[in-house]
Amino acid sequence: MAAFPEISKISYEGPESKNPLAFRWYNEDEMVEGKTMKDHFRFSVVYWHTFRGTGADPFGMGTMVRPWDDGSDSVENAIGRVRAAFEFIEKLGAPYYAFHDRDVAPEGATLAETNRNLDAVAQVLKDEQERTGIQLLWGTANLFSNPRYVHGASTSCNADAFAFASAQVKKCLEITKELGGQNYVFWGGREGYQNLWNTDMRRELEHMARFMHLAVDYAKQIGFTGQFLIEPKPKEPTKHQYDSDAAACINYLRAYDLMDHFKLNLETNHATLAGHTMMHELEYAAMQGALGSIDANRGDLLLGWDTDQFPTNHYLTTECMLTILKYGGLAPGGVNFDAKVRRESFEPIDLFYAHIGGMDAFARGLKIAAAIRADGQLSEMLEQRYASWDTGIGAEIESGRADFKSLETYCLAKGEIMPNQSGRQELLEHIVNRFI
Ligand code: XLS
Ligand code: NI
Ligand code: NI
Repeated sequence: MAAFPEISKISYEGPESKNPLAFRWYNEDEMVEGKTMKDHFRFSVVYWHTFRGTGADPFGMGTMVRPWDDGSDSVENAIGRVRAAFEFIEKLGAPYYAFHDRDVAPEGATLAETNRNLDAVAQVLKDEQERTGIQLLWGTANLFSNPRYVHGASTSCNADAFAFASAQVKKCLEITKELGGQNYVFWGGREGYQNLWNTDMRRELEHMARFMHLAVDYAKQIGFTGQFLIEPKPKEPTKHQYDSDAAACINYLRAYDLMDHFKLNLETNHATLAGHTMMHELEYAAMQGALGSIDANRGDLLLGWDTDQFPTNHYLTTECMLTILKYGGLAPGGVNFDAKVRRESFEPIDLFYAHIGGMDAFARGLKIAAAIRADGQLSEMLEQRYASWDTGIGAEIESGRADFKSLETYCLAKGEIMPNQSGRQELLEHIVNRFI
């Protein structure tokens, strides 16, 4: 039985269309800067919000109407959900999906039973992938929901929790490999602290690094060649998460000799929680060669939580796409909608509206970014701003030919210097608006 019987394949109808079940901007075969839109974005649907989200919040129970889901924890129900998920992703036309191990299959009474459940569901995921051509963007292990991880997983004070998390990631890596996953994500879950009085930070961080090295070693052993990613987030559920932002993650990776094996999966709402813009996080990671993938969503500045809303703001998507184009794209990463419909949007059809809106917002952002790049005025002004570094004393400093003595000699001869140009912020903002 179809889960979305009234919906047929979503198609591109162009900007004039008023059909809410059609794309107005996302046209998968359209070429932009020599690449199809499909290849630019590599859009991905998340299993956890879209197929496991109930709409529960701290004040009330779930609200989502999901006729294909009987609400039970059985393997049969999990398999039915896989069919509904692939029907949805196929009708939407997204080429990828992403999951946590526990989203797709229920935990059993023992680790062995849990692993058997996962194997059973993974077989159906594989069949559906083959039937539809939809691929796995990334897999990850849920190391935060079960009470065994109350103090964290690899950073737990309890060594058994580390051991259990290792067994879980081992299995999840095997499944991700089996399903051809192109990346594997570590999001910190409960890796952080609620207070420092009971926390040995040095030990916890060393344990987390040990854990990541073990994952890298095991991937090598089994021949998993996907890209490892860390997803920064500053808080929630702990008050301080160790992977707090792109800069903290990159420092961590360098300090523990992991930089060769990891890139970052950057999420918009996590950037906001860290007090940064998404563009800042993208630029910081990319300039260090660590831009891996993005979790596309947005937060609500008035709420201040990880509200994981779908992205709709064209300024945001333009900023993302400008940076992504500048650094040559995301592959093997993608644009993964780590976003959920609001509790009040409880009908199945809202899942379509949400994703179509997000894909269109990114498609529009791509076209705007490409137009800004083709026009060239912004990049020309940026280049101009740094022109003093291209010749003369600037070039000497950049090339390492200058030292403090030669610079003093230069200044003694030159006399007082002047601020050489305006920052032009208002003009630049105004130029961007010409395209949006
Ligand atoms: C939670 C994270 C999570 C990761 C995957 O805030 O965004 O959903 O993307 O574990
Ligand atoms: Ni995320
Ligand atoms: Ni999040």
